[in-house]
Amino acid sequence: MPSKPPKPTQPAGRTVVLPDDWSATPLTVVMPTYNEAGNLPGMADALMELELPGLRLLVVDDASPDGTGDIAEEYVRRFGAERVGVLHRAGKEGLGRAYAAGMGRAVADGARYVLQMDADGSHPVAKVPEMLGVALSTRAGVTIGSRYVQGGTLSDAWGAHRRLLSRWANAYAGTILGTRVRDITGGFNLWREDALRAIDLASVDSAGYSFQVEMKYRALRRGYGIVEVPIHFEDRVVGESKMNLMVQLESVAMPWKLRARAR
Ligand SMILES: Nc1nc2c(ncn2[C@@H]2O[C@H](COP(=O)(O)OP(=O)(O)O)[C@@H](O)[C@H]2O)c(=O)[nH]1
Ligand SMILES: [Mg+2]
Repeated sequence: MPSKPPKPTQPAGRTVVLPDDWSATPLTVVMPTYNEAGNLPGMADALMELELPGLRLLVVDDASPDGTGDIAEEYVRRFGAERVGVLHRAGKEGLGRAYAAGMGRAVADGARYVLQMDADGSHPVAKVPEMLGVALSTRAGVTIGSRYVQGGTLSDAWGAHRRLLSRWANAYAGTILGTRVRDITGGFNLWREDALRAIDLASVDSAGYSFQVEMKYRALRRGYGIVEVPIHFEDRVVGESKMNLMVQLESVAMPWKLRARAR
């Protein structure tokens, strides 16, 4: 079967310009990777080009067989350890475990804000300064790059079935947990450092994608404010989704688990 030609990453777009003391905020972008060799360079280049001198990229690679970890090391050499770091992990343990490790490291290394971002081109790099600006001006504990607030959009490649499933997954978790967060399943989230400390990453239960829901729920329970900034969510550029049945089952069970534990 002929493979689809790779699509360009999200257009660079216009970025907001922050005042100097804001753009220098120590911000670490934590990016989990598993077989993202075709996507990581585009993402890393675009992040390094942002006018955010305080931005650091931390790649969390689970020993990807396609050499993603080596590519990340090239970026460390090119931009210096101040701006790019790599956390090499022994094997594939899931998105949630990779994030918990990377976000913990980022806070320990002095980040004031930590941004979760997929490596596959789905999340718009151009929105990073705006999200940081919103976080700093509102003092929100969590600033979500949201598909489901006014102005948020989904890739044209998403058919009716996928749109409905994503909407449904959001409504499912939100209803069980009694939250009004519009994009509780989303993975493009900016965290204030003290919110992460309060959450206690080491005790997070989720191994897979339910990490996104569990983290936001924990933040709400601890009284942190959440704001949502609209984004355009694009389909992955190249490579394959790592979603599988195990992580889907975990995502179905997790809201019930969290609710039971909160009682
Ligand atoms: N380190 C690590 N990264 C992962 C793992 N599973 C997924 N990822 C990364 O997490 C991000 C989101 O995964 P993706 O497959 O795009 O999820 P989808 O968009 O929901 O299908 C991508 O950057 C993946 O490479 C994992 O087990 N370990
Ligand atoms: Mg993806």
